[in-house]
Amino acid sequence: MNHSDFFPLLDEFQIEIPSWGFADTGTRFGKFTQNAAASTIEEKLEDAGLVHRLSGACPTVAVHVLWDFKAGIDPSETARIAAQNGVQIGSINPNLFQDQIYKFGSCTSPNEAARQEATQHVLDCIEIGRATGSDLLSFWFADGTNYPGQDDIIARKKRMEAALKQWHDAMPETMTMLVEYKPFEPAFYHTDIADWGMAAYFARKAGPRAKVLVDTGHHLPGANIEHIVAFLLDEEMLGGFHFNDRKYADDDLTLGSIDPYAVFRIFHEIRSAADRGTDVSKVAYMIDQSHNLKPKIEAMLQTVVTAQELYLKACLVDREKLANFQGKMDIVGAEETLRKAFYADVNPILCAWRESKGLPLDPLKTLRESDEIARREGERPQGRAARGEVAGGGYA
Ligand code: PSV
Ligand code: MN
Repeated sequence: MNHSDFFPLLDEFQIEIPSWGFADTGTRFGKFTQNAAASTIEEKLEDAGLVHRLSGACPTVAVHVLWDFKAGIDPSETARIAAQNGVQIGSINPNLFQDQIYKFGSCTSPNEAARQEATQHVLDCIEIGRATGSDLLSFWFADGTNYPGQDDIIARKKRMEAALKQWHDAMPETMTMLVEYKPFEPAFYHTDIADWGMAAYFARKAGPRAKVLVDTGHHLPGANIEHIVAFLLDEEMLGGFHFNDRKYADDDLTLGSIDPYAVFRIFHEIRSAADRGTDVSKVAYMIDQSHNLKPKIEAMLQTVVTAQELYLKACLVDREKLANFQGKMDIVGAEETLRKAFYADVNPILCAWRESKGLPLDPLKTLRESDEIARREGERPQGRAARGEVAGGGYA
């Protein structure tokens, strides 16, 4: 095959980047700030625009409503600023976990006022989606309990079902609801949507435009994520991904930094499903990482390039040969077919694609040689000071 045969696959492989990945974040033990970190939606969109300009792969930006939309700001203005930076607003992420009223949950809370607040917030998010031209409403719930007996698990299940159905029906026809799951944290005894089976169940109950979102960091150790992905694809229930890597729990590390073969195997299942005739065009590839220590724009670009490399490797798998080996029950032949693609050097294909698009051949090198970061390090602390925010200590 020629390099250019892979160009349409790379064109289709667009990855959404999260606004929160450009901002200062920390752990519960502390937050280390960076001078170049973005602290307004304008700065986040500027950074996302830069990553898209350098990679050619990130035309949309996920937003987190309470972190990105201040009261009184017209969301269409935010969409306009995104466009100025060459990107669009992507998935809308309601925030149903931060306010005090959500102490015992949002839509599953026994407190009716919390449930009402959650519904109002989601309806506002749907309006933000309309105003920004977004067609993805992406839910993650911190809802759960910390102790046995704290609340009635089935009563909570029924509340979740009712809420998702109501919200699904409030969405415009063009909007898709994504339902994310997570086994624990912040809830430490039970989480109301703890795994992919529960997410698929709730999504099916909600309606035809609800699908499952697989966050690669949201599994207990040893989970076979590609199996989950293959299963959901075959059931037409896979809505999208939040990509990140992990060593222990939801560590939010750079994709592929710990286990690139696992990411390759996920992409391989997607390409296998596509070859089998499953429509994979609507699967939303999104990054969900917060870079505590790494410089944020560099980390995001590193992630996007890694995702492209691993995706391309999965595209290289000779699936006819693989099927042959599988039919003959030749385990070693089959496994070697995967390994051959995984260890292939895809850089020449990626470079040819970048050249055809007028993109930098080595996006990370281009970024590091530019003055983009230094300029932000100089300007952003002044902006924060002018807004009366605590100036970041930073590494600069
Ligand atoms: C929660 O751990 C999560 O994965 C959800 O997707 C949130 O929206 C995101 O991280 C940011 O906190
Ligand atoms: Mn996530």
